[in-house]
Amino acid sequence: MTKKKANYGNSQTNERKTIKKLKRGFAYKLFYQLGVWTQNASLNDYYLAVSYTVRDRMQQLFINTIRAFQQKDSKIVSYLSAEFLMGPHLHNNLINLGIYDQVAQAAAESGLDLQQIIDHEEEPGLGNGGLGRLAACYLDSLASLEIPAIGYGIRYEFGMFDQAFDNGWQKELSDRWLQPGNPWEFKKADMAVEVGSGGYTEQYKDDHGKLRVRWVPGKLVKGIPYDTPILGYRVNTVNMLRLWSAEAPKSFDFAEFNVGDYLGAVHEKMLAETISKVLYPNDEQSHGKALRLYQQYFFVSCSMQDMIRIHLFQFENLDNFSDKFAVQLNDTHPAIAVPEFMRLLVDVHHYDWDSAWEIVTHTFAYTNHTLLPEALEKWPVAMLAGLLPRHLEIIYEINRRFLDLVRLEYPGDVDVVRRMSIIDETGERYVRMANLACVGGHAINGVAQLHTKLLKEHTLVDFHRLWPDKLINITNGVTPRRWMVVSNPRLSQLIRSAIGEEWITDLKKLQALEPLAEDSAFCEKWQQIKFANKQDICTMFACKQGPNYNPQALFDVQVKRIHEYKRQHLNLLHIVTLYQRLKNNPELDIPPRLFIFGGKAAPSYFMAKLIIKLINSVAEVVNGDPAVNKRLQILFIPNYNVQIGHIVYPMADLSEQISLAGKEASGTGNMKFAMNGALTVGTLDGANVEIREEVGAENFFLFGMNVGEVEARRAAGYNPQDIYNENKELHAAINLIATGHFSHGDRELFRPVIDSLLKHDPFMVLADYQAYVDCQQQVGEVFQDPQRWTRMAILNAARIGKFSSDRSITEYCRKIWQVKPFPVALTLQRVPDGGIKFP
Ligand code: GPV
Repeated sequence: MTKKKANYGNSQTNERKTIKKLKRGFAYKLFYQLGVWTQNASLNDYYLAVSYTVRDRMQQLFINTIRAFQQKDSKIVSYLSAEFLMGPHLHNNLINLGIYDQVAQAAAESGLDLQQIIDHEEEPGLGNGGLGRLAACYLDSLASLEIPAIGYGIRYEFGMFDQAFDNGWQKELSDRWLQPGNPWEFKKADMAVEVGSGGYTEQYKDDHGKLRVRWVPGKLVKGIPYDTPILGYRVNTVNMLRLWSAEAPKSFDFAEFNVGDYLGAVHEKMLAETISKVLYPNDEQSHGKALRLYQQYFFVSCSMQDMIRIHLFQFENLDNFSDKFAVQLNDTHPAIAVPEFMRLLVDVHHYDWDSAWEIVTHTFAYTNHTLLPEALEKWPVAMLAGLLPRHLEIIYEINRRFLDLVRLEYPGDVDVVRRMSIIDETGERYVRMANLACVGGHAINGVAQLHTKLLKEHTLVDFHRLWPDKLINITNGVTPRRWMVVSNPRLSQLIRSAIGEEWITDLKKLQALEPLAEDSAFCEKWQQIKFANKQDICTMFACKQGPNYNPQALFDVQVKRIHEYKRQHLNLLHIVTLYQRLKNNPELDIPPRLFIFGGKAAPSYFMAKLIIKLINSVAEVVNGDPAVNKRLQILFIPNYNVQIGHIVYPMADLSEQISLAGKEASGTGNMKFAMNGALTVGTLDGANVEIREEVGAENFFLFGMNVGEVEARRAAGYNPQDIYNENKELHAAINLIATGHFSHGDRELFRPVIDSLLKHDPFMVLADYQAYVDCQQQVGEVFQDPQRWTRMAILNAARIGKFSSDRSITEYCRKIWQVKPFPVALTLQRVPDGGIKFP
């Protein structure tokens, strides 16, 4: 099949033409759109001018894709997510459009440095970590696979906070990402929708005398959509990220104004705008705040109304809604969509309950992302009653019918009814959002094989027993466009010159690298690239206390949110152990290591913040100690985000994936590291299990207890104190911290960390300590054999194909969404010179 593709010139003359047009574009945007001239333009002005020029080149594809959405035979995936951690757009868009080189050339001929402009972009950090970044990778793959899709979420005015360090402590700075202007979004003011809250419900008779219920909200807010085009890689499809921003409805303002309460009206307006003001910075923790619940309801209601509007634009009624839309709930954050869609169908569109339920359950599917009990969302019934009274009624009715089914299935079993009920009645009453999501959709999926297995056996065991086919696995994946082509240009170029570029859209093709692991010339180039990437980071971050970072060292990296279950403190205990060994034996034969950390702690997570302080305190002592700092150094990169990820994954030698088995649902950083030729030291947790299977056990540094051993250990009565008493090195390492060696003699500062480890050690750091230290010994030995290390690294990259988000999305399409690619034809041309004629 030949299909017409956007083509920005392959012949020489076309190339020159393109560059000329781009240069004109920059100048035009600077003058007309930004209103400045070259002499007084700032770097931000240039960034905006270049971005607008690039955006123009996406528009024809974008508009044609939206047109394709409106064709009756195209089915749309709606990805509902409270978080989208997109990362910078400009570089990615240049790569996906295929005009990076031309734009770089046009920039250079205009006296601009494209790299500097790319680096200037303020990334939209509208997510906390893995879950939000997964949503972004999935949008990339959906577009690249030509699947019509809309990402629906919240346009937070303040995204994830910026992290700074103050005397080693985390400081949070507000993220004013919109301040410099966002050239990638289109405000669609005329597509606003209204969303209610509070008030009451009432019964009334409709025109046919039928008794109905309606919700009379106490307040309304307006949701304004802002659309960001999401380019596929070298295809015509440009999907849409539609983020909702809250505003006060005008009518409401005027009502107040007319009775003279001007300040009251302004106050109300402010309250309305609070809804989309800030992203909750908690990862894997439910906060129980009414504003958070309302954020969820706000974007979900906007999105469902939007889909209904799109649907009714094409069809007479909503009967076939689930043929037009497949709606994925990214964790339970958007699970209030289930009662909201029921309300819209029953109360507004007058469907009877059973028909409505049929539509709803065929529409939704739910992805679970965690096994941590504290992350499972539950909302106090009283809170829902106040904020969303009609939804609470609907939830009760859903539950009543569901529990009838459960009782029928398990006669006399009151326990199973209690466990499966959407309402938790064990104490204060709560709505369990996971139960609601399980009941309200047709599929539930975990995000790695082990995670799904544990969901089946524990967290969702009752649901799995009731509906054995509903719970499935779809292992996470990440996009090789951003995580290789954009972030690691050197390695991508080497791979391209060795095996072509099919791997970019078919990552399994990396397998062709396998024989090159034996090719010494290739291996040498591979090493040179890793070295160059490492040098980059050494020049970027100068060591404050000791000698500059050494690019020859083993770069041992742990970047992810700071969480006790992820066990950054296990990593730290290993560092302190090496420190002591070197102090005791200066002749010790170990390779120099640079330990790199990155990650934010939730502002209210005391222990995580103390662990950050501890890492920085150990860094200060170790880096400043000339007896060790030639062989041991620590760098905590502040403000870890997507942008920093771009430089971190390509330079890593060793990827730390050391969570306690059974705690990390999947992990996705583990995939990004391996793709870029880092070896993993890891536990049998999350997707590590599958990564190890793929790359081969001999190319993976495994340590620690597996899930079964963790359970057995706990059942036998785990006492960390015993390990502390018996293990001399561990004892000494802990004592060094406890006695104030890293805190200027202060023995109190780190006591909470020490106490937690010795008294409860909920994540069994001590139980895995020796296995970890031994495994790290092996890592060091292998690193001293560069040929062997490089071979292993190449084999990791060659065998990582499974973890492309293209594979994940293909599975979602087949197993859950029942959607197929819908290639976009460029039927709508750009505006002709003579202008347009309005219909
Ligand atoms: I629930 N995850 C996250 O980042 N935030 C959350 O609130 C929840 C889950 C993460 C998991 O921790 C990772 O293991 C997983 O890889 C990621 O979601 C994507 O599935």
